Amino acid sequence: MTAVDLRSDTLTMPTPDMRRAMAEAELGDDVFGEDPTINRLEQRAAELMGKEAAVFVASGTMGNLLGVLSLAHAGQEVIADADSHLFVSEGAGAAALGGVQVRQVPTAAGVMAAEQVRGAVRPTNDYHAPLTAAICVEDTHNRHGGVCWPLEALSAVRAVADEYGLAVHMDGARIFNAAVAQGAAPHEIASIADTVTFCISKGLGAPVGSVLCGSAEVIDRARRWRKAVGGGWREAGVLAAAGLWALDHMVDRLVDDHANARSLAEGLAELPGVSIDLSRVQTNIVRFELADMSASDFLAGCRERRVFGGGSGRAVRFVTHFGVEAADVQRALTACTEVLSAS
Ligand code: TLP
Repeated sequence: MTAVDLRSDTLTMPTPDMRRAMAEAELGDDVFGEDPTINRLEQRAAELMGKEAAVFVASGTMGNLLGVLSLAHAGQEVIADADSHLFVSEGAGAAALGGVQVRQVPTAAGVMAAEQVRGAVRPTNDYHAPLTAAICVEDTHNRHGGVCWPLEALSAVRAVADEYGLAVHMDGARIFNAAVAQGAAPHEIASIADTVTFCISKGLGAPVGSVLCGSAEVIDRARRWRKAVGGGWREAGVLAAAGLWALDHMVDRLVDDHANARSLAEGLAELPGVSIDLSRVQTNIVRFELADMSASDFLAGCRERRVFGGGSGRAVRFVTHFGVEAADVQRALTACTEVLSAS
């Protein structure tokens, strides 16, 4: 029996057509700026995000790292929510490589209120304090169940940034999920950000890569950092081709992932011992808490039934993506029902 793999949308495999586009990609050396496929992807990404320029990078983590290091320097601070991927899951890269620390703002759902952000900006007249350089927002928010930032909340953060002369970086790893869910263009969501990074390797289904977009000046700095961290790649157009193909073919279908996540969440909400906030299930991530079982025991039971997920403590995460069909959702729900009733 094939597995229903809900561990992450990073698991998507390139389709035969995507592989064909990769095989046929026109290539050159990107460190010389001569890979035509990468150049096309960067131009397309910049246009989609409403920015001047873009740089293709290896991962979402590298996109965030380069974004932050291009907006802040050693001894400065960036504000981010306490559950952000940047702060929790990126090996403290900005601190380790750039001397930039993250000031964490605790939130209920990953969306920082303007007042919270204002309260986290450091005073400039106190030599004890680090200087605040930028505000980072994550949209959709991974650890808070794929919620989208309301556009007004984004504008409110931008207003605080303008008030204090700060930059805004957006971790838009899943910005296309937000765009599809909110019926907004990606550039509308990204308009509040100086830099925005998005992943082609998550719901869009490409095997590798992210694109960081911003002004020509900031992206030039990011290219310098990319080289410094060993990310100056050569004929990587073979990867960019997958991204271009994904932007043409994989964005509109994200609605299917969202519908599958919704029916999975609604089914889970019916099960005893499951606590889930359905209002947070807005895109392709389903997070829930177990009342009487550890996530590891629950996931082990699911795995025996060939359904895979992630989690820790009592919190479980399932992510829907290309290759997960409505019938797989039903299989997952059957497995969850069996595991919970056996406990
Ligand atoms: N998220 C991964 C894991 O690292 C948790 C996942 O399976 O969801 N920003 C956000 C919001 C992310 O969710 C991720 C990856 C990244 C950045 C980093 O992207 P990669 O894995 O390409 O470095």
